[in-house]
Formats: sequence, C-alpha cells, structure tokens
Amino acid sequence: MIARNRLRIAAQKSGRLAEPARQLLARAGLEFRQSRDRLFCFGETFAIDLLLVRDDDIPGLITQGACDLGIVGRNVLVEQSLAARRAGAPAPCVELLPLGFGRCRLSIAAPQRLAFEGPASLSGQRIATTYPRLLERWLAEQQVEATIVELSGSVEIAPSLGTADAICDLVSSGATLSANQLEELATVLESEAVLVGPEGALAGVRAELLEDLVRRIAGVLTVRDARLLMLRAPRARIDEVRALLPVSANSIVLSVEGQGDEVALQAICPSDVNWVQLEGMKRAGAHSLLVLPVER
Ligand code: PRT
Ligand code: ZN
Repeated sequence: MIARNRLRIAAQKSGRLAEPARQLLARAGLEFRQSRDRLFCFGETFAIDLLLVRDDDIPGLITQGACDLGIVGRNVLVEQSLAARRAGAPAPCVELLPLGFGRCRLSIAAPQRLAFEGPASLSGQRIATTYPRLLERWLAEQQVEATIVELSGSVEIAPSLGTADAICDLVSSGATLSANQLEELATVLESEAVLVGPEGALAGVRAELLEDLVRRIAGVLTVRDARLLMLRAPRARIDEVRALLPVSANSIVLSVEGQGDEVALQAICPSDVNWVQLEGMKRAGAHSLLVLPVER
C-alpha cells in the first residue's frame, strides 16, 4: 500500500515515454533512489515515489489504488477508459495535464487501392487495430459500419497479409506507413503523453503534494521552450529592435536600461529565437546578442 503521507507515480519502464518522463520529473525537482529490482524508486527530494512499469498497466494500477498518478499516452488512457465503460466499470483515471511529448496520432490508413472519399468509403471494410474501442467510437461517430479486426501488434502488415483492408494505428513521422505502402486517410485521436490521476480529490497531505507536483510540472512546461534574449542597441533604435522580438505580443520585456545613447534589453521569448530573427535585430542596430535557455 502507499504510505498515507506520500504519493506514488507510475511511468513507463522502457520505451518511447520512459526517458522524457524521467527528464520531466527531474526538471520538476524530483530525484529518486532506485531499488535493486529497478522498478520502485524512492523519492528523495519530494514525498513522491516512482514505479516503473509497462505503459498499458498504468491506468489499471491507479484504479487498483497501487499508484496515485501516472504518465501515459492519451491513446492508452482513452482506450482503457472506453473499455472500462463498456464493461460497466468506472473509468480507471482521468487526464490532469497534457505534457507535450510523445506526440502522435491514431490514424486510419490503407493501401492506395482503397479509393477513399471520406469515412463512408470504409463501410463494410475490415480494419485492423490494437485500439478496438477507440476505433469503434470513431466509426460510430462517422456512422460507418465496418469490421474491427483486433490484433495485438504488427498492425501495419495486415493489409499486405490480406487479413484486413485498412488499419487504425499510431503514426508519428509516417515512415512506417510509407514503408508498408499505406496512405494516411483520417485521424481518430490526437495523442501525447499526459499526467493521469484519480477522478476524485485526494485528501490532506496527499492533496497538497499533488497540487505542488502539478504546479511544478506546469512551470517546467511553460518555460521549456522559453529563451532569455539579451542585447544592446542604440537608444534611438530600441523600439525598432523591440518590434522584431519573436511573437512580440507574447514576449515579455524584462528591462530596457542604459545610459546615454546605448541601452541593454532583456526579454523572455516564449519560443526559440531563430537566426533570421536575430539577423533582423542586428540590421536594426542591435549588437552583443545572447540567447539563453530558461531553467525554471
Ligand atoms: O513496453 P511497453 O508496453 O511499455 O511499451 P509499448 O511498446 O506499448 O509502447 P511504446 O514505447 O512503443 O510507445 C509508448 C507511447 O508512445 C504510445 O502509447 C504513444 O502514446 C506514444 N507514441 C508516440 C508512439 C509513437 N509516437 C509511435 N510512432 N507509439 C508508437 N509509435 C509507433 C507507430 O505506430 C509506428 O509503428 O512507432 C512506429 C514508428 O512511427 P512512425 O510514424 O514514425 O513511422
Ligand atoms: Zn505498451
């Protein structure tokens, strides 16, 4: 059982989400001591312990009360929530915060021979997937009747094996689809890693810990792409330079200071500052430009 004054968060042991999830927790100030079995990691800096598991087990661990929180793909969360609802069971857990990594989409794809003119073209076709509940929901929304062929993996080869006419699978770069001569036709779900937690509120110290963690993670996400821009420019041209700050409406100018004809500007830019923008500022008279990452 979880100690009454601690929280336990589940994350993927190995796989696509494992490293970015560990990095995110580290940047939020959580450090762990790993046990010998390397599955349970004691939280040393914060009363939050980490359990490393297969991603598919994460929602279930939360339902069973073995963990309070998890980091998992939205695709896994929604699929398992739909399956639970269908079985008359309560939803395993809910999405608390999107985390901005592990982005992909669950898409319908098919060989070019399937002339596609919209979802109705899938009517009567066999669609292979490891996400039967998500596919079922999408087909119902589209009012299309098709046969769902449930597989446990290697979905992309089903059309060439003749076991399905189309597939419904995760796509990120699209290279796997191309390699199997499949064309992406429609998006069923946009996904990314999400922080999941219990539907109801936690109590006491654990509620405070959760609130703290969510605040820290949100803070990390806010500054992840932010840059501190520092430059010097002639006072007479500083407005011209300011107008060239990236997405200027969202940039925060921290200070414009200086004596005489020369001023120094410091600004937080919410997204990376590129070479073209820097060169523009140089042409407007800026010099001594520095772009630094923002830690927290
Ligand atoms: O062992 P465990 O069960 O924990 O891991 P797993 O094998 O089930 O999961 P893993 O590590 O492959 O993926 C974990 C999560 O990463 C998924 O649930 C998604 O939320 C997310 N994710 C992001 C992806 C992809 N991108 C992705 N591209 N999951 C799978 N893929 C597959 C895709 O289907 C294709 O087969 O990767 C292949 C390459 O994709 P392309 O489009 O770049 O060619
Ligand atoms: Zn998995």
